[in-house]
Amino acid sequence: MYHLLKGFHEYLTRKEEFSVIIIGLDGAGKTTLLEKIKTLYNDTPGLSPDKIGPTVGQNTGKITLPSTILQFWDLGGQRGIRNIWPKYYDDCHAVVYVLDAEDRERLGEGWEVFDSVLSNPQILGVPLLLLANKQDSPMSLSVDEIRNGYEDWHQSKLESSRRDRFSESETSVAARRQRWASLDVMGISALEGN
Ligand SMILES: Nc1nc2c(ncn2[C@@H]2O[C@H](COP(=O)(O)OP(=O)(O)OP(=O)(O)O)[C@@H](O)[C@H]2O)c(=O)[nH]1
Ligand SMILES: [Mg+2]
Repeated sequence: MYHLLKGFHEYLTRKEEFSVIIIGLDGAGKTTLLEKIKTLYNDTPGLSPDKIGPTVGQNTGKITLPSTILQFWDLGGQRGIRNIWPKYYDDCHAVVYVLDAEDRERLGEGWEVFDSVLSNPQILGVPLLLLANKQDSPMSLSVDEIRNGYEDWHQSKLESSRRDRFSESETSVAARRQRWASLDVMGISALEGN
């Protein structure tokens, strides 16, 4: 009887665990974000920003919320190691794409990579969140500017591929449009924890 009740109690109080991957270009602030999340939600603080170097491979972190456990996978964003991201796609429950909203020079590269994530069939049904990081900097683009920036970038990409007679199928353009329209974009400062 005890074991039955114990099992029942464990079943009722069980927390669901979700895997969240954090991706984006190198230097976007993914590890700073993960370490800040650890500091805000765990008893043991995460690394301070001055102790964080470029990620080669992955960093992990787990937090326990009232009804959920979130397991984060922060993946290195350097060009040569981005090809490890898809290995995590099949098992993730959510994707967070971090964009450096301050780095205007690399926005085009950021959009190119984001666009391939947005349209990747492996994660088409997985919730995706776009974070415009470094909002503490006065140089940062706002959420609205980021939204418009991607739309302009995408429009000009479509036009140039039409010019090169290399057009994407209508279905895939429509799928991407739909995903983008329902996408959450949030302005954050990983450094300050806002
Ligand atoms: N101003 C400002 N700087 C930030 C913020 N978040 C991160 N940084 C800085 O951006 C730089 C890169 O941060 P990382 O967290 O190492 O970036 P990453 O995305 O993990 O980079 P990779 O591991 O190479 O993929 C560091 O100098 C951080 O201090 C932020 O919110 N505001
Ligand atoms: Mg990192």
